[in-house]
Parts: sequence; structure tokens; C-alpha cells
Amino acid sequence: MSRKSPVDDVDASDPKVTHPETWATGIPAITHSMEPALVDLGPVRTAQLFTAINQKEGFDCMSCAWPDPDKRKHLEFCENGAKAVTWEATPVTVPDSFWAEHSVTDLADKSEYWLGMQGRLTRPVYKPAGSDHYVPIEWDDAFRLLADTLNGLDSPDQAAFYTSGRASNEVSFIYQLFVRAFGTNNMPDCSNMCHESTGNALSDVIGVGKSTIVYDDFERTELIIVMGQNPGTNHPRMLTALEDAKRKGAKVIAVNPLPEAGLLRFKNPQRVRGVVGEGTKIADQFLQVRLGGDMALLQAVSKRVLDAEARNPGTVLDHDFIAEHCVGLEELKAHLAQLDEGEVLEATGLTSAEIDEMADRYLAADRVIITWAMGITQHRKSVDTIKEIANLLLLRGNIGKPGAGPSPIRGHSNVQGNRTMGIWEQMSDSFLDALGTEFAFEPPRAHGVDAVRGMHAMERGEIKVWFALGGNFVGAISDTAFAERAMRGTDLTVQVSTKLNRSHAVTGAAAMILPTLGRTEIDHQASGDQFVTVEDSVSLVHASHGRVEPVAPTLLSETAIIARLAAATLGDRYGIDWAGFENDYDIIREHIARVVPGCEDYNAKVRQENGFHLPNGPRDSRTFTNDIGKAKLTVNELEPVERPEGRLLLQTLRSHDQFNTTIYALNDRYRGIKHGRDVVFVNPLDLDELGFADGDRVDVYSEWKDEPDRVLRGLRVVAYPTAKGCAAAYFPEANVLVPLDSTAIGSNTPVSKAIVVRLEASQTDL
Ligand SMILES: Nc1nc2c(c(=O)[nH]1)N[C@H]1C(S)=C(S)[C@@H](COP(=O)(O)OP(=O)(O)OC[C@H]3O[C@@H](n4cnc5c(=O)[nH]c(N)nc54)[C@H](O)[C@@H]3O)O[C@H]1N2
Ligand SMILES: Nc1nc2c(c(=O)[nH]1)N[C@H]1C(S)=C(S)[C@@H](COP(=O)(O)OP(=O)(O)OC[C@H]3O[C@@H](n4cnc5c(=O)[nH]c(N)nc54)[C@H](O)[C@@H]3O)O[C@H]1N2
Ligand SMILES: [Mo]
Repeated sequence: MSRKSPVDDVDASDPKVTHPETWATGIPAITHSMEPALVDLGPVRTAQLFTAINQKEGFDCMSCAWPDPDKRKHLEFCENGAKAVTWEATPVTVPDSFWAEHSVTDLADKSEYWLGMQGRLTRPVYKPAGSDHYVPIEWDDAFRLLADTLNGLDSPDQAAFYTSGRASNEVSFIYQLFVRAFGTNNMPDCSNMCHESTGNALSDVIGVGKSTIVYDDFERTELIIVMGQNPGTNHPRMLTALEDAKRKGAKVIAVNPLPEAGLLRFKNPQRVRGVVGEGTKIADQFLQVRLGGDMALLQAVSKRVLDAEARNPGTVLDHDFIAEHCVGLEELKAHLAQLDEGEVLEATGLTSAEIDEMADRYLAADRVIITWAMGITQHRKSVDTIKEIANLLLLRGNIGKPGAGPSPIRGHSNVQGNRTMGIWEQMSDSFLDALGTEFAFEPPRAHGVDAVRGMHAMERGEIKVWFALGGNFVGAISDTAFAERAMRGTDLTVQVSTKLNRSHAVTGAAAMILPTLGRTEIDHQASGDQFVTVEDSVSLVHASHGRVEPVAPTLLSETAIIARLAAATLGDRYGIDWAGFENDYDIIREHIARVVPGCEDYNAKVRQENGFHLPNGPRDSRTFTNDIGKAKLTVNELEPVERPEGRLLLQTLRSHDQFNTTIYALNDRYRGIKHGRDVVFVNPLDLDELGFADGDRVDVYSEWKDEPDRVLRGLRVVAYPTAKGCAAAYFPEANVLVPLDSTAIGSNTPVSKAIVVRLEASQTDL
């Protein structure tokens, strides 16, 4: 169906501000933000979908990578999962007439909200070079055209193949196979902008870049430290796990510059007590750290642990564990002995007493989990900060035992699986060897480009074709102006997408959109309906079955699109049976079983009721397969971000009504924002010092050495209880403030948190 009434573009510039909430919940607000979409969906489709989210015979919710408990609730989803499902499964489709009515230039003037609200894409469309309009084309013509362009390049390295983290394991595996058989490792992905710092740090110090716990460890732990993460909005079902852990006696420490609602109190909508009562107090201790202050905080806590050991030798550290499994204790001791408490207090904005309390809580617990997300990974010193998380845990053997371990919480629902399947510009030689042996070809060995390097290569004209399996790269990457210029300079951009977004409006000379099935939809193939597999944050691999009819018969699955593209481009090269892959995903899984470590017997294991956990050395046997075969206690130099006089540190974050670049609605309920997104949250004391007041309009300037300032104009100031000296504004709008080369050391992840800014009275007429 097409939308009966046109959706007006919305004005995000005039928000209404009320008090922030001090507690988070799950379901009640569905009706406010989702009513129009639910009306479109109709009762039958709604029931089919909502009873299948995260159920064993249902589909994996695409709103985040939070794991499912063994015992599922009847409704195992959250408010934001419901929004994601409703957004995807809408029966509203973009009509063929749309493309003649809207030029690409016209689409580039629309907001992400408007683009997303046009409904599902159903037909491949092509914009030839020189034209300002997409026109519908047939699938076969689309693949022929793409194959001709790819085969006409001087080198396979002139193409790059991006992945966003929703792609299933099956499509990820054949996608990376296709790209490597084509001849390049240019496989940037959304993880480059997300948890790359985590992978980089953890693989070095413990030999695996993933969480070392399973879901049940939340029930066995004594202390959970939640750092740089806003679960109330971004992983709401985690609140249930925290609540359950607390009922079993665990304590929770939250470390965050913002008093996020979900970290303070949680009213569980699935418990009567939650709906009517006070809810559960989540954080036993809340440390309102300054942006970027975590590394100093972690060092200060580790130092206190070492001091406690010095006072009572032999009783505090896990000496057996350290002797058997770790290196670097003496160097760490020597280094932390030099730690300057004054510098720590300045960097963290905390008091010594607060840090003492955190250390006491850490010492009082025998089993500790530390979780984190973007508040830790998107800083210049993120990799070192994560190594400090590992230091703190290793000192007391908090890894590879029940209820303990580092647990990065992933964002996109299958971003972790993408990597396991080989989506990475720098896969190891052993993986490439196995791939080459399985398919009898020699994969390229030179590392490809990541997201930031890909942008540079596009801008220099070295990458001429940009192919994206999902996502919205132009909207998501830092340095919007650079990104748009670079993208427009290519010969061809191709997006495999469910819905319209900015990346369809900012294109190469020629552009193509290939519409695809979403995860909610039944994947009909010649050999029967197919399921796919995904991996969650705790390395549990399981099946996901689409449950509703596709919105249009013209849609192809992502697996079919990549298989057909590969067949058209490579023909018989290497004798790979691409058509067989599309017909029966079991055949893909047979290959996965032989190529991907830990996936032996894959077809059988993913059919088990709860799937299976991938092997994990640190978790299973305290085996650390990094370069030295031991866990590393590391020495990392503190270099806090300097905040010059009169400046603030700004973080970019998500509102409650968005999924990354997808804007569901203009509210941020827990933070008290309605009908708008053009806001900057600032501590009232800073406002006084800077001479501004709540409600003022400001332009936000970011300041860089050897470069002009960058500006985001016309934000409404919201006096907000963030840490002193800190501010916050929404992503993706605030991407304009971050230069492409402002990235984390070691992981090259754009620095989306702790950006030095100044406020000026707005020059914009509103
Ligand atoms: N509904 C919904 N769910 C999502 C997403 C979504 O957009 N919407 N996105 C998905 C994706 S891809 C991801 S990666 C995750 C993101 O999940 P989060 O990491 O929770 O996302 P952000 O909104 O970036 O929030 C960052 C949090 O870290 C805090 N923070 C910022 N800087 C610092 C710091 O220096 N130190 C500390 N200690 N805290 C800091 C912020 O105040 C905020 O609470 O969520 C996933 N789930
Ligand atoms: N300033 C700032 N920038 C950031 C961040 C930040 O915190 N601050 N966070 C970063 C993070 S953590 C991430 S993960 C990236 C996100 O970067 P991306 O993953 O590239 O962006 P998304 O907004 O998640 O992509 C949304 C689009 O995906 C498409 N889509 C949805 N479902 C499907 C599907 O099933 N199949 C296909 N083929 N397409 C689908 C739709 O067309 C939708 O418009 O952004 C990063 N950018
Ligand atoms: Mo992410």
C-alpha cells in the first residue's frame, strides 16, 4: 500500500523542554510515538510480528545486540525494539511514481525523518550519470550494469564494499567471499565507527575482541560496572538483566556524565510491581565522570587495589591467576605508583571519596562484570581506556570464571557476527588461508580501507565505486561535508536498503538502490523458506526466522542480491555455485562450518533450540591466544583531553526516538525533550559562567589545530544535570563538528565523544 496522506517534513528546530525522567520503563510510550505506524501495520501483522520478536521460532530483534535469556518471556522485546520492528515491517511502500516526482536534488533537501517515512523500497532504481532522477529498472539489468562497471575498473581496489551490522551471517559470509574473489579487502563497516576500539584493545590484551561472559553470568555476578552506556534507550532489555542480578544480590555501579534514566531507576513493564510500584533502584553508586575521564578513573581504582594488596600482602590480588596467566604486573605497579591523584580528580571531575567507594565496592566483590559501549569506545584514548578495564579485571582474576569478565555491549544486532564471518578489512592470514583452500583461490592479502581511510580514498579519486550492504554511511560517518564531497566524487554508489536515507540522496555520478527484505519477512526461496543466523553480544549464535509476508513480491533477500551480483560479476571464475547459495542457505552454512573457526557442524548447532556459543578462550579455559599467549597487564599513558578556558567538552549521542541515523520521532522522553532535536545539553553552572541561560539559541563551534572552526547552528540550550564542563548534542546532526582525521589512536574510530567546543549566541534567524 502507499501512504494515503503525504508525510510533511518536520521541523526539529523548536523543541519543547520539560524535566528529565529519573526512571526508565519498557512499553507504555509505544502508543505515543508509534501510533501512526501501528495503524498502518494493522492488527494481524502487528500480532504476527510482536509474538515472534526474539522468540525461539521467531526473528532476532534488529534494534540491538543484547542477548536473549534462555527462558523467554511471552513478549521478549522493549519499546525501542517495537519501534524498529514497526518501522521496518510497515506495509507502506514507495510507489513507482515517487521517482519521477522527486529528483535526487529534492531528496537531498529532506530530513532523515521524512526519507524514512516514505515507506519500504520495492523496486531496484538507477540514476544514470548526468541525470537527477532515479528510474525503476529490472533486477537482471541492475546486476549486468553493476558487473560491467566493476569489471571495467583498472583494479579491484578501486571499489569498496561497506557493511552495516544487520546483515546475517549467511549474507556476510558470501559477501566477503565475493569481494575477496573479486580481488580486494576493501571492506569497511559500521564497526569501524562503533566498537573497533574494543576489538583492538581486547584482542591485544586477552586474545579475543569480544565479551568473555554468557547471559547467565549476569545472574552469578556480585558487581556490574556499567560504563559509557545508556541501556534505558539503547539496550532496554539489559535493564531486566540488571534488575534480576540485583534481586540476586548483585550491586551496580554506573559511570556516566549523564544521570541517564535507566541507570537510576527501572520500572519493569513486565512485572506488576514494576508498573505500579516505585521500580527498582539500579545504580548503587553513580559516578558522574567527566567526558573522557574513565581512563583516569580506572587507573585510580587499580592503584587503590594495588595499595590494598600492599597493606595486606597476599590477600587482595589473585596471585595464582596472575602467576599462571598474566604478564606485566611489576610494570603496572611501578607505573600506577606514579599516578597523580590531582590529575585524576581534574580528569574525572570526581572526589577521592567517590573513587575510594568504587574501589571498596570492587574489592568487596569476588565476581565482577564491566560492560561498556560508545561512551568508552569513541574517544581519542579509547583503546588504552579499554586496556585499563582489562587491567582492573585481571588484577583480581575477574575473567574466565562464573559471573565475571569484560562485556562490551554491541550496537547493531549482528555486527559481531559480521566480523566472525570475515567482514573486516584486515582479516588474519589464517582466515584467508582457510577461505582460499575452501574455494580454491588466492584471496588478496593487502589490508583494505576502513571507514575513514575509505572516505579519503574516495576523495582522492582512488575509490570509484562504493557499494553498501545496508546502513547510511554518509549520515553516520564524521565530517559530513567531507563525506558528502567524497561520495559525490565517485563514479557509482550502490545501496542495498530497506528504506530511503541520506546515502540515497548524496550519490556518485551514477547511483543505484537495490531494495531488500528485512529480517521480519519470510525469505521464500526455490528450495523452501529460509532462515538466517546471527550472533549476539555474548557470542551466542542462533537462528532468525522471518514471520510476515514480504511487503512486495519484487524484493530479493540480501543473500540473493549478493549471490546474483557475484554470479554476474565473476561468472564461472573459481567455479563457485552462487545460484546454489541463493537456493538453499544450508549450502552456505556448510562452507561456514569449514572456514570459520568455532563453527564446525554449524547447520546442526544453529538448529538446536538455543543455538550455540562460539568458543572463547578466556571464558572457557583461561586461554589467551594473543601474540604471547598470556593476558597482558599494560602500562598506558594518561593524556586527558584538555579543555581550554571558556570551552566545553561535547559528546554526540542518541535520543530515545532514533536508531542511529533513523529518526522515528522527534522526542527524547527520558531527557524531557519533545518535538525537536536541535538542542545542546549544558550544566547550569557552566551556563552561568559562560553567560548563557536555558532557552537561549547558540551556535556550537568545534576548534581544531591548523583548521578552521566547524559550526552547528541554532541549537536551543537546555540546562541539564550533565557533568560540569561537559555538553551533549544529537548524532547524526553533530557529525559536522568532527574532522575526518579526529580518530581514536589504534582503532581509527571517529572521536564522537569529548569534542572541544565553544558556544556563541546564534547567528541564525529562526
Ligand atoms: N534504540 C536504539 N538502540 C540502539 C541504537 C539506537 O540508535 N537506538 N544504536 C545501536 C548501536 S549501533 C549502538 S553502538 C548502541 C549505542 O549505545 P550507547 O553507547 O548507549 O549509545 P550513545 O547514545 O552513544 O550513548 C553513550 C552513553 O555513554 C555516555 N558517555 C559519553 N561519553 C562518556 C564518557 O566519556 N565516559 C562515560 N563513562 N560515559 C560516557 C553518554 O552519556 C551516554 O549515556 O546502541 C544500539 N542500540
Ligand atoms: N557522531 C556520531 N556518529 C556516529 C555515532 C555516534 O555515536 N556519534 N555512532 C556510530 C555507530 S556506533 C554506528 S554503528 C554507525 C551506524 O552506521 P550505519 O550502520 O551505516 O547506519 P544506520 O543508521 O544504522 O543505517 C540505517 C539504514 O540501514 C538500512 N537498513 C535497515 N535495515 C536493513 C536491513 O535489514 N538490510 C539492509 N540492507 N538495510 C537495512 C535502512 O535503509 C536505514 O536507513 O554510526 C556511527 N556514527
Ligand atoms: Mo554502533
